[in-house]
Amino acid sequence: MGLGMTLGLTMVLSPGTASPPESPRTRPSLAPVAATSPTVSATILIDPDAAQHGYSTPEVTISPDGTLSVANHDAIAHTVTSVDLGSDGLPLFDARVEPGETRVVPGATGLAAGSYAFYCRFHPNMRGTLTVQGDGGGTTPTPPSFDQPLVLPRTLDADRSRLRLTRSQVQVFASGPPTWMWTFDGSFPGPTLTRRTGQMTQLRVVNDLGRRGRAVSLHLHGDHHPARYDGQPDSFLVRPGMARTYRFPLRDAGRPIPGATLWYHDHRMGRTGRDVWRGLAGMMVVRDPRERRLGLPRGRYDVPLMLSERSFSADHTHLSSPQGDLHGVGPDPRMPRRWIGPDAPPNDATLGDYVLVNGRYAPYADVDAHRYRLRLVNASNFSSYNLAMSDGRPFTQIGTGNGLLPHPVQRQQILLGPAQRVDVVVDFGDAAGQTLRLDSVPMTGGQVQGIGPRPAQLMQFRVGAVVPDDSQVPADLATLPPLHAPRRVSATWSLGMKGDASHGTAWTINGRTFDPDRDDYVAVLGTTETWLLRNDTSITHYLHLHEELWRTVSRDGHRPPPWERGYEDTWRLDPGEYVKVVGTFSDYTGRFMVHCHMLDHEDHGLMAQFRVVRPGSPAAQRPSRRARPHHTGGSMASMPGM
Ligand SMILES: [Cu+2]
Repeated sequence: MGLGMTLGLTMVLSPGTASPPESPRTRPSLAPVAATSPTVSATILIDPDAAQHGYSTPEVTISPDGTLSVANHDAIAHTVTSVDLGSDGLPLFDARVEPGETRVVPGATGLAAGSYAFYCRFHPNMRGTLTVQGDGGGTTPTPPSFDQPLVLPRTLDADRSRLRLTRSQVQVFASGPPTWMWTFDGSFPGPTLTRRTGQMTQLRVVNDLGRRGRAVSLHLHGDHHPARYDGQPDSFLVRPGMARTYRFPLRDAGRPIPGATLWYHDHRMGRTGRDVWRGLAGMMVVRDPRERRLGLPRGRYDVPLMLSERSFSADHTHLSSPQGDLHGVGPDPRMPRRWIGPDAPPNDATLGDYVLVNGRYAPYADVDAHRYRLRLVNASNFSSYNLAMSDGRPFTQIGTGNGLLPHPVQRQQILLGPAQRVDVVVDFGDAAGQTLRLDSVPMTGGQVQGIGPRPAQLMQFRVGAVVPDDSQVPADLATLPPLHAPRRVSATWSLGMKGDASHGTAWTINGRTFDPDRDDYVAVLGTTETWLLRNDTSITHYLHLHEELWRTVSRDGHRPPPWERGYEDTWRLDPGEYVKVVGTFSDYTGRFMVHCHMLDHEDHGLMAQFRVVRPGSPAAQRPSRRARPHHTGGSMASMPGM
């Protein structure tokens, strides 16, 4: 755990923690009270910069009849949310507290004696423990019961496929009514596109969302394709009642792209978060015949798993609104430059009450005692997960979402942020008859300074009999070209925030909010460039670069960790972090995006675009082709490279 936990462990209870117990001596002596314990209440204090430092009073104690309150003296919203769940699958206690507000945490009174971990949903690195005194009864936690099977989306593997956007009912919970969602072809996630690399893939996207639907835009995340098929946020849209055919060659510079785990989703300007929340997301597995000789688990032992989270109306028939009362400010109401409201930056975070796996809440999978290749996709709007197996068995990471790593990496835990994917092998060979769980757990031993992972129990693996297993994970997986990154940084993308709560706030890149009519950078086709991504804000972001096969050159001036040495498209950037990446602009001219993949951030300004032009074209000569931060951090720019 980071700084927050260190502070938490050394912190003594402050005077504000417990309100003075009602001493029996001061009570009117109307009745004998000797047998009754005094009521103990407590207040969780949140001081400025809590997202970095954690709760000021992370350890609190109440009596079963006591009241738990939370006081927020920070400038941004926080929550106090129990890790343990009630019988409805919702946290036992949960309160969102606005800046300057003090409120009671519902659900904390009447709990059975014991200790209850809590965290902030917006900043799960903020953690604490509530102790309920005594030995009496009360409400006890109800872990998920894992009573519905995992569902694999149907696959589409033809040269030409059709994806019809419809409002459909999706069964998310094991029982009860289905939920109305926006879907690709009637399911959430949409069908899994399964194609061999190098095969031209045509996708006819038909917008049948109806009169109350909107124009959408399909982005195949992590792929390399012409600009007109990139899911442009404000052009080449698929309007209601209309259709558009996207063409994905699955080639780069004439060669088939590496086998990969991609995903597709809406990318409409200002509405991506809402449209993805409604259900517009699906996966794609790009198969690579060159992987065959490796002997990795395949066929039914190769399973794509999409993680997402959603909240629902009480009867589960509808999704709850992804975010609260928020309105835009700016010259163009269609395209605001700042936002006002309780969910304006930096409080914009669409979180779900329930974490879903392939669109189902708490599913189980019957598996053989055999190796499995799991392709995990985090399609959540905001949350990151720190993946771990419940019995501590390691994952063997073989790839990122964009292809195999040079060598496998054993990992006990894998932190996976929004839009990131990880390709792992889990060996159930020694677990016949056991029931294991895939969890998201708090970070241990890592240096997470920013937003931590959300704790949750994700799904169960019920391991059956041992079956013959001739799969393997060889020591050498992929040969990537030597990393020839130019020493000179051509473009710097610096993440920031501007404005104030009364006039509106916005996320920025290099000091500006997104403008679809502005090219923030011009790159020349055929060149290779080193770019610097850096986070000048006080919370974590996940920056996504479209289009090219990007690789990590260095992280904070050091060689990247072994799992960041393949191709990548989305980087975690904790506050103050900087990452150098390298890519070659091959094949296609036109506009492509740079943006945060925490979708509220993307929708609220944190997006820019670069244009790729032909060598010698006038745009290639203009000084405006430089991307630079507004406030030049000279020290950052001269950090030693790798
Ligand atoms: Cu962000």
